[in-house]
Amino acid sequence: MNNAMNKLTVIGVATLVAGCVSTVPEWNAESRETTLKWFLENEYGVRPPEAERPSVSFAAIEPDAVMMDGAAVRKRTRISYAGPYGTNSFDVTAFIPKKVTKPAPAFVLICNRDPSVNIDPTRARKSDFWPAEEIVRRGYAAITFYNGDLAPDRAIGNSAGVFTCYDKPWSKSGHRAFNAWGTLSAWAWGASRVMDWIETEPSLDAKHVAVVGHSRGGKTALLTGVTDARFAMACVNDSGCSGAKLNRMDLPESESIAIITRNFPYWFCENYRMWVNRDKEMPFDQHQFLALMAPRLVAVGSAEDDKWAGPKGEGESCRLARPAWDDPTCVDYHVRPGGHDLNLVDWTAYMDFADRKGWRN
Ligand code: GTR
Repeated sequence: MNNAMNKLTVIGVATLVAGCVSTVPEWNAESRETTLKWFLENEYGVRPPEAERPSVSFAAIEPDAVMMDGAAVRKRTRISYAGPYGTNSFDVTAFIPKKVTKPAPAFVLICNRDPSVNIDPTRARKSDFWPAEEIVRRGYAAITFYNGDLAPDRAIGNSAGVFTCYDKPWSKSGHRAFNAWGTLSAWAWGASRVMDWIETEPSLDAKHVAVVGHSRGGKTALLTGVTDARFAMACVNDSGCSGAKLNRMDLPESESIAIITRNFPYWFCENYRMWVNRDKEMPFDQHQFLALMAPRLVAVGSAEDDKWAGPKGEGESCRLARPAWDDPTCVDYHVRPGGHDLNLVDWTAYMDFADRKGWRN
């Protein structure tokens, strides 16, 4: 086969033993590093080095406004970034509770749905997908951005947005590398830039920030948490295949690597396609990716009727990952009735978890 395959085989052999265990042991630094490298090389892709050291700047889009009947201050910020091949920007909206006297802990939603309906900064339109009023009422800052502003969620995704700043233009390079980053990685990169901004904002507590995402956004939230240790928690909602769901578990009604890479090849690196119809041969499974969150907090949410995402495979993944933590309560799992969605029940589970972990003390 090609070079990428040869390389993969070598990495695969080196990690086979770790990959065959049914639960995740405590990581040492080396095994964590090897595991992370495997997932990036084979699934989500590797970012160019320049993207890992981005040059970013922040500017207020408009003056801060008191909103939500006086309960919150709204800040709207433009995050601009520059890479070797261009510059670009995206916008972030934050509602910061006024009644909190110290820096506020925060939930950052990676919004993968229509922003005008789901994350309206004016609050004329409200949605349970981002219940900003409720998040603020509970004492947390509600922060969000639209994933499509980083890279469009369609086939041309890998040649637009953030990619145009950090990837050599295709016309010059000929082809993307087999391990080049996909759009999930680009969206996760955006969440990390939001964290860059949070770290500059005195009214926010950067040490207590959760990244939240649903479905493709759930896969992205997990990737964000794993690759950016500044996030103290990842909330991974209905994330399914290439998120929390185990690939090796027999769940015929759920999405497979063959289907996801056929429908959404641009979410991943090209190497991922080498695992089509070989889901069970992979040396690692997604619980080991989940375990890369240790020792930080991770909350996984499933919906009973969401067979495509494989709720059983998401729950089992949590169980298998838990041994990576000294304290098993650091992995939270809930499954609620109903279908594929991020709603108030899920948000309540995530905020209750943060409460139990003392985030508002
Ligand atoms: C589906 C896809 C899933 C999931 C979902 C979503 O079409 O097969 O992996 O990500 O979209 O994002 O809603």
